[in-house]
Amino acid sequence: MSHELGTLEDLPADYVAALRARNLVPLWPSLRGVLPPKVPTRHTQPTHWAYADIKPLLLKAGELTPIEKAERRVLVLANPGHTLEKMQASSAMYLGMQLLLPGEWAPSHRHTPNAVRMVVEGEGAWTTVEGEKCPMSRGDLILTPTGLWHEHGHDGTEPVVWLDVLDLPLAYYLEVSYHLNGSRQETKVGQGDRAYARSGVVPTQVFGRSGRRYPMLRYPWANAKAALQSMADDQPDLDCVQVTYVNPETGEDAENILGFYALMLRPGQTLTLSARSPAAVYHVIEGTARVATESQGFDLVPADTCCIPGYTQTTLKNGSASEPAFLFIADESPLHRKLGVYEVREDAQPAMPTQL
Ligand code: 1HN
Repeated sequence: MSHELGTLEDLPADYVAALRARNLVPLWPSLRGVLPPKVPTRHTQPTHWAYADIKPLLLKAGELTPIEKAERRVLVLANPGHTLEKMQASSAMYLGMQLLLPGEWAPSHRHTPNAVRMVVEGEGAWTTVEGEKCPMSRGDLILTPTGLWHEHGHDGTEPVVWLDVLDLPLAYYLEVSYHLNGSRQETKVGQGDRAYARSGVVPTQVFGRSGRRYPMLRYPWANAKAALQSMADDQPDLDCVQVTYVNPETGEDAENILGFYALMLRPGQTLTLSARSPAAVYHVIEGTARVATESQGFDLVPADTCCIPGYTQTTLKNGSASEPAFLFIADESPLHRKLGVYEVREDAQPAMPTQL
């Protein structure tokens, strides 16, 4: 049973003023706002950022602002539903397109938010994470998890652009967001993506576990794509041809807060994803795709990005009859699972999670 609740206007003005003067607020006029029936209030709006719009403005930033004046030369993909000033794509996700020009160096630092880079275009750049130099090529995913030193450099000849995905809005909201600056890192021998290069075998830890929380920092696109193509060949009836980026030592999500996935849509395929509690970001690596909710749809071409709020059924369609489409997906699933609020609504009905 849901009653109409009293409003602020129902109360005498001097009473409200007396409350406010003492930092007190009546709950009931705002109760339905913070705890609405069945479907949460979401500020996140379905939003599409076209790379054709971003690229010229990002290259212009390269002319206007030297790297020394930016540290990280980034245009933030801001969701208007949160206001642009908040620099959020969703409640927990931050997205930015970063430009590094040949010869530039983005100095070493570390911070509490977790980050990943999805390389969009250009060759010759690298990110060094805790001394491990990670080459950056189109579609590669590079982790810079919480607290790890990272810097970017560029030995190539063309501009390099990548998509940054961070849990910065969450860290900022929790009042735990800060950074430390460092000096240029010594590069160490050994690369996680070589040590964990074959499925089913991991380096034997002679004296117990490696002790490295993040043994793999670079996930080459060639490997993820090959896995998707093999899955699609192997299981012709499989609808959701998707891989999750995991920590190869634990099999758990690659990072703590946000989840990362690569999805293949077969030529002509339409895939409907049930409404789920986390917001999701879709970024096209190869091919084209239409990402649609009940009320809106976006046509994505390579390097385009869009964000869909949580609790929203989403249909992905590959309009090409001949070419597969490959998407990079980021979402808030690991966070929701840890908080116990993760939910899938198969038939659009609330499926309130319980902690029995
Ligand atoms: C950061 O450290 C990077 O290291 C990029 O490339 C974007 C946005 C907010 C906070 C830290 C980077 C960032 C960031």
